[in-house]
Amino acid sequence: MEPPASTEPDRGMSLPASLTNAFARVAERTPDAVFVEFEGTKVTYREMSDRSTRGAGALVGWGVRPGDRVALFMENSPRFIEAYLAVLWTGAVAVPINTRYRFAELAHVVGDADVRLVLVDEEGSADHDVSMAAARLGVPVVPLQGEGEGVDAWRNAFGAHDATIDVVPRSHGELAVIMYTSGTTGRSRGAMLSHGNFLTNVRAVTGAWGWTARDRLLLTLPLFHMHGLGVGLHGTIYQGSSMTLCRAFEEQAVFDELLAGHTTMFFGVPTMFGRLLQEARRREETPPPIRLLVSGSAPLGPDLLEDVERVLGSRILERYGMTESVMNLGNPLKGERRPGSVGLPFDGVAVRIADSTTDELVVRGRTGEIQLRGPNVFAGYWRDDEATSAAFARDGWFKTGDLGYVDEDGYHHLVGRSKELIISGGFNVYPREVEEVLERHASVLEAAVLGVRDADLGERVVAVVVPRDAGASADVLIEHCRARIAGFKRPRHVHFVASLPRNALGKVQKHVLREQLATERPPIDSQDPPA
Ligand code: MLC
Ligand code: AMP
Repeated sequence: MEPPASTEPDRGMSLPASLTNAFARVAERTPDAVFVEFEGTKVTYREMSDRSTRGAGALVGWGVRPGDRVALFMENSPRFIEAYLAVLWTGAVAVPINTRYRFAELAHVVGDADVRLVLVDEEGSADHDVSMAAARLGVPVVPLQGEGEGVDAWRNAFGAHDATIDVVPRSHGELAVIMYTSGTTGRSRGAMLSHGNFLTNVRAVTGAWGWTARDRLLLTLPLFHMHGLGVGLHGTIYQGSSMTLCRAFEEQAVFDELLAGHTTMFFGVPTMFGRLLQEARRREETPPPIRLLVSGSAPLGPDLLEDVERVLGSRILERYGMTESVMNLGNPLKGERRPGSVGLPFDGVAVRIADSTTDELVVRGRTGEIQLRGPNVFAGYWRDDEATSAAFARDGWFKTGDLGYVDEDGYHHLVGRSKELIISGGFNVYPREVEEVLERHASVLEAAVLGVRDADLGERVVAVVVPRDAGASADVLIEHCRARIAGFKRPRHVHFVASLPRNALGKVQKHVLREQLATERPPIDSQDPPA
């Protein structure tokens, strides 16, 4: 069988030189179209253009120059988008930061990206961790939220400055965003993404999904990560469509919005679909079928796909992406959406399956590392040549660290990861980072952190700890983590053992721990240290 085409023909739109050009093109063409609806307020393309260019004027007044990095520590709201576009108008590079990050994580990102400013919203300005992290590095924190209209708040924040600026042109090769993503060493690294990475990919993705200006996206994903930003926001801008933006995902509110019948597209992580399904069952109501449901960022169980189709009347399109390469593969809009498969490469993305050590191609049908090449693939990690060279094979292909195979019809299947990564509710957690935090606690001799299956989150973070003394307690260790790292990284359970299983080389055998935890009577104690 021939694989169905993964994309529709390009509808003849020329590719703009930059994300801001893409936005300007739409704002000029349909200035009065609604761009974002948020908590009952509508913002048109013209209004967003006006506010963001004024914001850019303020940024220039604050000393931001082309190429500078500007951090955004903000929850979803039109203000985020305004700030993001403002940064891009000045020719600077946006550094979106997960608002769940705590002091050490924030200090690392702000310092590593060497940002000129940290822009925050109302919640961010009350967040001590971000203000302390920035203060330690001597970086100003600028609150963009206040009373009244956005323009006023921006202007007030910068005293008398009210001028719009001459937009700084950018081209495909220039950086638009540095997005931090966790690394195996326990420290996050900045993936450098250019205007061209985003634009070539968003053209392919929106083409493949039949996305037009008539679409209305319901977006509850955080804008500070790739799924929300690189697909949700950029796709809306690229097609000149509109979105209903939510501060966060909340299943009752999302369900109400779907019932209202305006939404044509909803993008989420599998946890969101699982919760929506429960909500639908609880209410015994069915919203009208939605043109396009997309799931990604974590594996979608075939049962969830089938259940959602049965209950919500729309079959999810599963796709596979990554911070370093935006969107890689997806099931087709019109052909078969195969359960358990992430589908076919998006236009322009070349995919090969190779041995993760030698980078040699493996026989078709066999499992190997998914490796990528194409205009979507990032330029490398910011100021980290070592991590960059480790991420690419010698012949230039990007090593995703995901393991998969291609079936006889050309559909790709992800079966695991060569990188030690836990994906919990669509957020990534690298075990080493959590282990290091645990091992800094006086009562911990050593710790092993792993992901175990979880019906809601897909995987849940669990720690196995060798205590130094009898004073260790699970609650204390969980609190210790909560204070130091983002809440989604903290272990849900702590198990205590006398020693960790190791192989002949001294490496902790996590698969043994996983098996022990999965058995009904694990040889490891649950929440309390051994007497
Ligand atoms: C929240 N909590 C989590 C969690 N999210 N715990 C584990 N895993 C998670 N994902 C914890 C909080 O720390 C807190 O606990 C408690 O849950 C309640 O917090 P909340 O803010 O009310 O959570 P909730 O609204 O339930 O969040 C669940 C969620 C969220 C699924 C809506 O996790 C989410 O938005 N996930 C999407 C992430 C995403 O966008 N990923 C894309 C990455 S880009 P406590 O006890 O600590 O207070 C990418 C590339 C690609 O991967 O392919 O797309
Ligand atoms: P991030 O580093 O946050 O961008 O997460 C990227 C990782 O999410 C990928 O390397 C995959 O491991 C995982 N991922 C994304 N989409 C899917 C999917 N549809 N199925 C399984 N894993 C996915």
